[in-house]
Amino acid sequence: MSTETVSTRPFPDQKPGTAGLRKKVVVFQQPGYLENFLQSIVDAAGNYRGATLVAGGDGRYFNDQAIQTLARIAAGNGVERLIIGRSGLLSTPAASHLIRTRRAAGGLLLTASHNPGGPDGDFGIKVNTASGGQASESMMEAVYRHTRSISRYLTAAVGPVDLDRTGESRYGPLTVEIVDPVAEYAALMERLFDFGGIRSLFAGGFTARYDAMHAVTGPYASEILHRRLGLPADWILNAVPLPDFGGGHPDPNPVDAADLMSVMTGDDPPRFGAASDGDGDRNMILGPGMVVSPGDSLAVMTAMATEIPGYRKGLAGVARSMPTSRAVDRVAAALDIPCYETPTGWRFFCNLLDDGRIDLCGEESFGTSSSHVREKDGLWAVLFWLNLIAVTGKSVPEIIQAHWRRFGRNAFSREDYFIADAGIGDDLLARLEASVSTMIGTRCDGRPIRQADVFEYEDPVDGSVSGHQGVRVVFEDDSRIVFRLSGTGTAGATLRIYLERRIEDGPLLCRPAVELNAPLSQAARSIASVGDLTGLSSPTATV
Ligand code: G16
Repeated sequence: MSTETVSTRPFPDQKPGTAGLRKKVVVFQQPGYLENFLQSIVDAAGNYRGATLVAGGDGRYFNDQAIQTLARIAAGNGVERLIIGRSGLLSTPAASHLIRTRRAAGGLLLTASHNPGGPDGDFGIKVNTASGGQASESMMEAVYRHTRSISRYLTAAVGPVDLDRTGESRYGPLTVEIVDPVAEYAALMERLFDFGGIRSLFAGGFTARYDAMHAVTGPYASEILHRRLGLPADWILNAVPLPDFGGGHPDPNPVDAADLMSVMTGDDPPRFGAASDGDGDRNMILGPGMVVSPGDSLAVMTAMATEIPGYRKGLAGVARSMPTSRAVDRVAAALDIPCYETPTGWRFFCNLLDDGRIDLCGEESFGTSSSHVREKDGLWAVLFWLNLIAVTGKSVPEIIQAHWRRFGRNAFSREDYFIADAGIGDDLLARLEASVSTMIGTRCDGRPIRQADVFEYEDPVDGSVSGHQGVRVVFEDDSRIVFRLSGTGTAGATLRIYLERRIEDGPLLCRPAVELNAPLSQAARSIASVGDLTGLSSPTATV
């Protein structure tokens, strides 16, 4: 099989965001667009000649075609083995696990995560390295630089690869191995959690719903929650992966997981609810009529980790992304273990995990995970909570309220403003960054500002520095507002405003976070001149 060198011209818009490259499907469908980006990854990563790579996606529209292109570019660049999930499916955490167990040189995950799918939706690529984690900021910068000057890509006439038959096939020098996407991941979950205890919980009549949102976790939930743990099959909602996610937005939050929310807030709700996103790395945990804030989830997991078989020996440390509520900091202090504060983006946790400094980490954007993989992991979080319920005999609200009474509460909410003109978003943030030095000691809506800065992170493992990671404003009473622009959208700009207020035990303890944070919301609008600069009088979404 001969390799062909194809001349190409750069596309100017291949700058990766928070987690790889995300664009509208029609952008990816341009001739050469995907090939250019894949070739740039190969060239910037060094060399995949003779290597094994893992590939798969969340099943969204264009997944099948992109995998065929990926096989051709892999063969053209001398990759020896491609391990692909059957039907082109692999959840992001399962891919991370496969990369590690099969000692692959890396992985290419075809997903735009929680973004909508379909011909008018989004497509994307996450790039993972041999550790199983997402490529570093510097590597993705190198990929981007390469896309700006690329003049050729290498391809070979492979395929079409039969994605539906498990087993090995040879395409010239390239071996393609189609694997069951669930098996190894399910075995890992069985090693971490007390499956017998969770099975007894369901056998005893414990009611639950899991919403797969027509995305990649449907087959995983069917195998793990239904076949291995006994959850009735019809308690898994939207279990079949669809290229357009059934027209929905596969993001496990109270707004987009509407089917689950209506069950959990209806009459006689189940005792537990959960959802995951497009590629299976996000999670949302619910009790009857209540959503567990991701920051609280991380804090509870940290406080109770030793109840879970896989974490019995305790935690070396924990980490959270900067905008995530500081609830876990309190727990880490009580346990006397380090708590790291990183920029938004899972990749920043990976050095800490690889270095053995942390075992649990999480983000406000409904992501939590541990050292078992190098990605966030939706179903893992669901199993963690089910295991906690099985072992304590307590409900979700009982666990949360007991946690708040012991550690106090960091009431957290996030407001998103969608700004059609991305330049306005950039301008708003630049003005904020420029004004931080003059804010300290002043008052906003009568509240004294104790600290204001632009978050910069120095990685304690490799010393790399990441600047401009969001603006923090902290008040005398320790309330906090964080501003940053989303790095995962494919159009305009989304301003994210993160609000957090500390509540000690007392009558306010269980009030809704949005209500508790209403004064902070006003202060945030005024600090950033949101109305004047964007013309928006209220958030596009509040989560
Ligand atoms: C990605 C990253 C997450 C990050 C999130 C933030 O999530 O993997 O680590 O927290 O983006 O998104 P934004 O920049 O829009 O605030 P995912 O699930 O989309 O891969």
